[in-house]
Amino acid sequence: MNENVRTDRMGDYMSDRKIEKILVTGSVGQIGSELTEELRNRYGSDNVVAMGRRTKPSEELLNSGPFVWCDITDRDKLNIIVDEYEVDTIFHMAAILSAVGEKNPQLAYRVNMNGLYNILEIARERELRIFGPSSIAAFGPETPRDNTPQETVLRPRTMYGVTKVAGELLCDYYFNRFGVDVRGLRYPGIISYKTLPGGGTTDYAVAIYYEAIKHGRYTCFVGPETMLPMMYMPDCIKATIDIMEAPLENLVHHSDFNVGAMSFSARELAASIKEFIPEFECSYEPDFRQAIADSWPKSVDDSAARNEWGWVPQYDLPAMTEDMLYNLRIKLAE
Ligand code: NAD
Ligand code: AKB
Repeated sequence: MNENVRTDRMGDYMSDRKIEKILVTGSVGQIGSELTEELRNRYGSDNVVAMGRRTKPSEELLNSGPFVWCDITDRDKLNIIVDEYEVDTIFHMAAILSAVGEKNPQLAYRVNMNGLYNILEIARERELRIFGPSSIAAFGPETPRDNTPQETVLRPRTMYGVTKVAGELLCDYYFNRFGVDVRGLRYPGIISYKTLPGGGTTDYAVAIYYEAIKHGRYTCFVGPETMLPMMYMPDCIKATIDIMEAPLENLVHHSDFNVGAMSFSARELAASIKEFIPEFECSYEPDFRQAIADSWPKSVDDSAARNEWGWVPQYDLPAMTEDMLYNLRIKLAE
């Protein structure tokens, strides 16, 4: 075992168990929908159970493998699903995001904290492997905003951020105390064209592409100089699967990896779209989400992810914009 692996755990590590039967919670969401598709390609359609709550899944998601309905706060039903499908690995994507969470902090607490606790307890009892995502929302206004370090101040001001910090700590506790192999990334804002985002602060960076194609203009809810770390969905899916496939003995960190890909201001994002749609105009009317964005990093130091499991992103802003516009034009013409 690598001498850097933490040795303060009381249980034995569930070392390098193979991923064979997967449950994806939040599979109808922005990331979960594309993650399920890729996991089904890699591990076999019948081996990846997609879980939704209320939102109607796409025909593709519904017909490409098993699909179950369950509320993440219902541990009894989760137990039944995990046992019925003999699940050994859970990608836990069900959550309430920052903007919806600030409108309803009680809901964010219930879903994000109780949901994660249920997943970790089920993993402890059945020796499952877990992916539990964190976010740049774990940081707060006192955190250094440029090249935000891996180890730094974690004092978020949103309920969403509070649940992400608590979630990271809880995941590390289950690793150290019970040997549960739980891994996670602090995702930046994720940009994609297949499934709309579910109510976060970074949603403007997706909406702008739709509106540029549909109407040639967009009113952005953060100001032009707002700069945040972002990532294109193919890199997000790659990072998620790579961290889960990394040898356990290579990992010093577990649930809290910074992962970067690109950083740009809202003005730079609009300018990159203008390269392809010259008539596109963007105006700015900041709302409550501005304060949330202002409390998050501009860029992150992801050297731990690069060193421990070989993280290298593929997409920068121009490459992402070209691909987004190409695919969205096809989608919106259908
Ligand atoms: P999303 O909002 O698109 O999807 C979340 C899914 O969770 C939804 O389909 C929703 O129906 C489901 N859900 C909500 N409450 C539930 C409940 N009580 N029981 C079961 N399911 C429930 O979110 P996403 O963008 O796909 O995010 C997935 C994970 O990645 C989350 O943990 C999120 O915090 C994290 N993350 C996302 C981003 C991003 O930009 N998308 C960035 C950082 C972190
Ligand atoms: C949000 O804006 O809430 C998410 C995130 C960065 O966690 N996209």
